[in-house]
Amino acid sequence: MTTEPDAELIEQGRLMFAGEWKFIWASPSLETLPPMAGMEVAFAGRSNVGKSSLINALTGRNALARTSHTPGRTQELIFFEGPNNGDFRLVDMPGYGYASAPKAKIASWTKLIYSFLQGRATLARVYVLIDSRHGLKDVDLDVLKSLDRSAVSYQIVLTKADQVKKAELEKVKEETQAALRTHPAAFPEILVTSSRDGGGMAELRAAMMRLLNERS
Ligand SMILES: Nc1nc2c(ncn2[C@@H]2O[C@H](COP(=O)(O)OP(=O)(O)O)[C@@H](O)[C@H]2O)c(=O)[nH]1
Ligand SMILES: [Mg+2]
Repeated sequence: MTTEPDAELIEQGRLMFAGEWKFIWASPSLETLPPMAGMEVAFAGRSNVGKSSLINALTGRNALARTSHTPGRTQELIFFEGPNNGDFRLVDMPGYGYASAPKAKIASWTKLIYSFLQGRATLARVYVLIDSRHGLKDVDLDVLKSLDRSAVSYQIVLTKADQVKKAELEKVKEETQAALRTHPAAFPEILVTSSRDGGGMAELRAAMMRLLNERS
């Protein structure tokens, strides 16, 4: 498995994300999803893991996806569309696993997310974001198990890499890698990112361009 995306994909990714990205749709329920079109990639993860910040960093926009200090505020699937007539969309998923959420809310989140994951033919990959400071938590492992069952291709992205020392980052990466061995549906390579310093953005953009090229 190669970990270095080639220069051409990096450049394609740079161009794609230098283009205009816009918010197109927010959906609190499955009944109100936008019609399927193009290729979609979704960003999932615990509340506060950095989903919205990552979308902002990828697209070079400060406030495309609203970021929040209040965990669990976004309870909708938020769709962003790139240049080229909407060939390519990013989906900011509602965060899971915040302690203060009432049970009923967790249940409705779970239902929305899992139905979305199963019924979305345009969804090429789910990036599951994991905080570099914390590694995989039980709630993340539950989500990975569900993803295994839903036949959606998914990959782990470590976030906030700027917040941990290099040795610690290596450790969490190794531990995460080890945990993935029991999740054959997971893409084996882990991406390490920082929305703050831009680390890993070129690689993540390139990875998405590879998916896009494979589809078209
Ligand atoms: N240091 C650092 N902080 C980050 C990074 N990404 C997100 N954050 C912070 O983490 C908090 C939650 O981010 P947000 O994108 O709203 O998380 P979301 O709930 O998963 O969408 C915010 O205070 C962000 O500024 C990062 O790469 N580095
Ligand atoms: Mg968010």
